[in-house]
Amino acid sequence: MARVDTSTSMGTNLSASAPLDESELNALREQFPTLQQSVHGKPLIYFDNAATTQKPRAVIDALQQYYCNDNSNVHRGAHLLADRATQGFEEARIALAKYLNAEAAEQIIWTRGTTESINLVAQTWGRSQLSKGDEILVSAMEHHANIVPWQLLCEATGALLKVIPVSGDGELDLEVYANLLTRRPKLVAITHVSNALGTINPVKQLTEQAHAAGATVLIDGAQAMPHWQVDVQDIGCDFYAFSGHKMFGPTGIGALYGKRRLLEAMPPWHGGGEMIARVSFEKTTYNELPYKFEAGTPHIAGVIGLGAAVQWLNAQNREAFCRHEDSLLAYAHAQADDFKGITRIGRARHKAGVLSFLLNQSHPQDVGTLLDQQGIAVRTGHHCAMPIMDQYRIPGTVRASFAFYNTHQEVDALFRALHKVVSFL
Ligand code: C6P
Repeated sequence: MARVDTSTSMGTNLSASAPLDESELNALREQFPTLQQSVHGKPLIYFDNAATTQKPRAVIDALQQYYCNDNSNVHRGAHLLADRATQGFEEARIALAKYLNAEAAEQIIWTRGTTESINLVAQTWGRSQLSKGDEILVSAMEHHANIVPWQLLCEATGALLKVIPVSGDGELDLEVYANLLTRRPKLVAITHVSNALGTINPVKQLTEQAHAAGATVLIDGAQAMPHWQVDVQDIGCDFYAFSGHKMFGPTGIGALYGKRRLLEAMPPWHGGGEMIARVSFEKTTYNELPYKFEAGTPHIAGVIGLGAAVQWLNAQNREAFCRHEDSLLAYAHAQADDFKGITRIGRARHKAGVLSFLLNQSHPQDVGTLLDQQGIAVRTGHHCAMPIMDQYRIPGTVRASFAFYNTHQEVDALFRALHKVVSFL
């Protein structure tokens, strides 16, 4: 894949011309029904992709196909519909495993998303492996989903949470990281891409260093998966957590990739149907991977929809998408830097898909509301990353986040709209 985790491709030195030509972009956009609408009487410009991405028709059709034709529970029915549902469900797991270059499909555990994947690791691996005084390293740019589960674990076990600092530009302080590793932490849990700043962290390098210090590594992949094809074996991480809805699939479904040896050693988390081999009042034994961690009826439609998203992504020219997104980001950065009154938050050398900024002294929410009235959807606020906002001493930012279906014209429209906002506020 074009983009590696050390982020060789970077926006700032690319030209503003789109690697996808206009007809390719139009054809691409036509596959996304949500993008074909007006809001407040203006054509929708959707720049809230880091919150959730839009879904291509192929995903919507797969959901409809499942509910109209195959709706059934999985792994337990003695009938054709159950067979079809089970087949679709397990094929999606295989497709996702291949997509991530996981060693085996059993290493993909279905969850509700990144948040649940991280909690699963904290509550199973964490509770069984950590004790008083053990250290967990996270970075200052983490989403709350990669902070709070570890805080809960620390409360339960007496383990200690340590923080890798982030520079004013939004980059990890690698010197302090190396120092923190000399204390031999048990876990390094770090985001691949920051949702608030757009920073791409060098996760392969971070993982190698952590492993050399004897730590287990979890990567929060929520914001990387929408942008390029992640290779978990290349990164070498022990766990990789992500959400379907941020990679053009349905909400309510995501996954945890884990190394087999760790998953096998971990105790189950939720108890119930499916996760057992045999139940008696004297002794219950647990199912094999991945079912040990999938208690109860799963989100079957979500899994099938995510499988369709993976298939759809496999059929696209992802390298062209990466170049297009880099070009969009560079174009947006250049316009932001020329715009009097904009302060960009997050100026890391390697970034993906996020323009986070403040406009003069305006409250981000006011800016967001005025952009919405002009048909432009952005997110405002702390982006569930309060610690990094505290570090910058700001309550939040305005965040425009890009996907491959966005256009340079839409970026132009954003800055035209911001000029109107300035005149209004
Ligand atoms: N960030 C955003 O607008 P869930 O909610 O489980 O699908 O994903 C949580 C999560 C974890 N890590 C990172 C880096 C994330 O960006 C997110 C979700 C959204 O930035 C919603 S808060």
